[in-house]
Amino acid sequence: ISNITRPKGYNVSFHYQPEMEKHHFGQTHPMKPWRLTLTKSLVMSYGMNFAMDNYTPRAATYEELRDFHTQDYLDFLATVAPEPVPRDLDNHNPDLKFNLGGSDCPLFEGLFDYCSMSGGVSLDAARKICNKESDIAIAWGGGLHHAKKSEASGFCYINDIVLAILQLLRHHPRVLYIDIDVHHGDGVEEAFFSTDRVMTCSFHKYDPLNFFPGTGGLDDNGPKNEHNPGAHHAINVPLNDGITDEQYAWLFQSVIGKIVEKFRPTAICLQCGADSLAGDRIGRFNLQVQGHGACVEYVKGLGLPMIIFGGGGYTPRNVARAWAYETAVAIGCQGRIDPVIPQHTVWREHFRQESLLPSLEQIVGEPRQNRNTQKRLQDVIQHVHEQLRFVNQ
Ligand code: ZLS
Ligand code: CA
Ligand code: ZN
Repeated sequence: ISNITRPKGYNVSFHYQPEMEKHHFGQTHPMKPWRLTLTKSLVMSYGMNFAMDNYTPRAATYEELRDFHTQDYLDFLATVAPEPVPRDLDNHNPDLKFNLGGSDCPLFEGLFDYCSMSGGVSLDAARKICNKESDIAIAWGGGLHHAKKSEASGFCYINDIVLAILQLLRHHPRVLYIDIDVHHGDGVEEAFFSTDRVMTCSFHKYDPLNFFPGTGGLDDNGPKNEHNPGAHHAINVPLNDGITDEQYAWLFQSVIGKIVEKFRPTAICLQCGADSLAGDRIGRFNLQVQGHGACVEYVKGLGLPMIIFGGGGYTPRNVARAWAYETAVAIGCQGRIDPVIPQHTVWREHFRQESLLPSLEQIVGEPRQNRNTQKRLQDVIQHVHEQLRFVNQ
């Protein structure tokens, strides 16, 4: 019996495809699709499913994927044979076609199904926003921001976010894309380089030589060539290791507040990659569930239709914690859920190793040293404000 009730005055929809979790990138690969199952069962154990409209979306069709991706890439992706033994060692094979089959983007059994399901989840979310059946649509199976129109990159093969934004643009004049994954949202940024109808803003760890993908410097604001209407519409917030909840919330609100004031989006897409949490296997930040979730709360408070996507996140229990908490934020019940993870779930088995009364909000992992000075963050905000002087809607 749950005390979670439907939000008053707006609708939240949850788009979930249970077949996605059955896919495996390989034993040692950091991307674990079963983190989606963990998230879903945590959401259900709190009874949050009763407060939302729940959908099991169909896979995206070949034609739908073609809205962004090229035919030769899709044909190859759809027909390439899986590798019997996924390679685990670094692979620098320059002959990889479309960057497929290396250690970051392995060829596994059912790859095309997995990709079209992720695309289907995000497209379904976008359609519910377009027809106004939903005000906040949740797509934890999406958020694969590195995929290019003709190339796989960084665990991403199909860019479900670009597909969803293209769908939103059929009904919305201006879409704001925000990306709090620890990596730069390069694929989405590049896809909309030449339009002023989409503004992208990524917060990420930036260290061109040592951290993937190496792009997204403060001065990278979109090509400024020949009257490109998309110039100044790519905003980047490069960060160092160890940023805390307090610094991140302050930065996020100053940057996004200013962007919304100048760009005046009519819909927002928020990529919530959970690899920006403390204790992530790949990430470098120090965010807690509250700090990560505060971004969702802030964006929700703007009162615009929005899609919430997943993305990275490589410590599965923490991913599930953050995304379950953020589902609660979307519904507006985050203050009413028990901080102790419910007893009766299969899910709790996973947390027994942590403590007898595992907490939803207390994530596992050692804090990292904070290498972000207040002065540097101030400079970042200053630069963003300068960029936005060029933007007038
Ligand atoms: O944003 O850093 C790289 C590229 C390499 C170093 C790693 N080797 C394996 C390949 C060449 C330069 N790639 C990153 C990609 C990060 C993608 C993030 C996706 C997202 O969160 C959205 C979903 C990277 N970082 C860490 C690894 N790859 C990585 C770590 C551990 C392993 C195991 C499996 C494979 C090889 C050993 C692997 C990759
Ligand atoms: Ca990011
Ligand atoms: Zn990431």
